[in-house]
Amino acid sequence: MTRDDFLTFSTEVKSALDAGKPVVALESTIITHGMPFPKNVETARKVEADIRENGAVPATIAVLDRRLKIGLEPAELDRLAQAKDVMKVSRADMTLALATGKPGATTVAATMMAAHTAGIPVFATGGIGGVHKGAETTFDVSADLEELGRTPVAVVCAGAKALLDLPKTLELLETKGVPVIGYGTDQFPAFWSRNSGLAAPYRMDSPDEIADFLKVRGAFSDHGGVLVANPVPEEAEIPQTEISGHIETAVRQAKDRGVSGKSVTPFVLGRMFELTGGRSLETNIALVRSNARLAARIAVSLAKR
Ligand code: PSU
Ligand code: MN
Repeated sequence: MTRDDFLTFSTEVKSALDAGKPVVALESTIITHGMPFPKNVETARKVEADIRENGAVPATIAVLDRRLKIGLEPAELDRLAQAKDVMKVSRADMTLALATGKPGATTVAATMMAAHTAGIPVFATGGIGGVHKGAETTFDVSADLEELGRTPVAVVCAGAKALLDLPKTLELLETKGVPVIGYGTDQFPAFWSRNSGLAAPYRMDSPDEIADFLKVRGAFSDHGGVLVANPVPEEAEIPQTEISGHIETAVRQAKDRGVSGKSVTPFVLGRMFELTGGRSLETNIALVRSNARLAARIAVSLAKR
């Protein structure tokens, strides 16, 4: 068996890659574990359309029918969004999903692996995983950070999810050698909020500037990933002062109920939806779409270089 026995490209993605056209990878955990049905599938379709409108081809990634799918056909996307018992697939889970045939939604880490295997250098998501609050006792650090340290893919996000310990997350990104670029900002964005109060290590102001940077990075395949942090559009943001109380409540409830491991992030996102009366979801949708548009523009610029 070789890797090729497990890879299936959608028709659209296959022809784009063959023709050297710009492609943007998308994860699927946000669809199955990050948003409720039917908003999840509506958003996934809008995000794909945003990428096409900006000149690139979307490749949503998931594990279905013992295959690592690079690009989902519309019917497959519908199926995944409604499926029960979908595995949350990170680096450690990819083999089990492929071996058993269980449907699997890929996290940032697993989507980076898949994008790299497929030859897609740019990927858009909502917010990456990172160092959880209390990690000094729980050791709960997302595999996303490890992956960013090793896999040469540029991840466009709205920062790390604000339920995390953001100072520790930035420290670990530096340790793992990941360049973190604030897009049009001097601050590291905080997912639902534009500002975290923490400095972004670098600042860049155009897709061309980022593509130039990625071109240089791409000459060294063992230098690992790059993080592009794009603040949520102003009209959709929930300022830190408004959201911090809700985050504290949601994180405390997770702890009180003994929620741990892979379930923490989905649980807290669900609680945030309730606590903000649905507003956190609208913000999440706006930021993913904004990241998809930026990722497409970066991919278009990179394809010209
Ligand atoms: N961005 C969102 N919603 C999400 C995620 C990202 O807007 O649900 C997912 C990503 O797949 C990310 C995962 O990799 O949350 C992080 O999970 P954990 O903290 O368990 O590593
Ligand atoms: Mn974790």
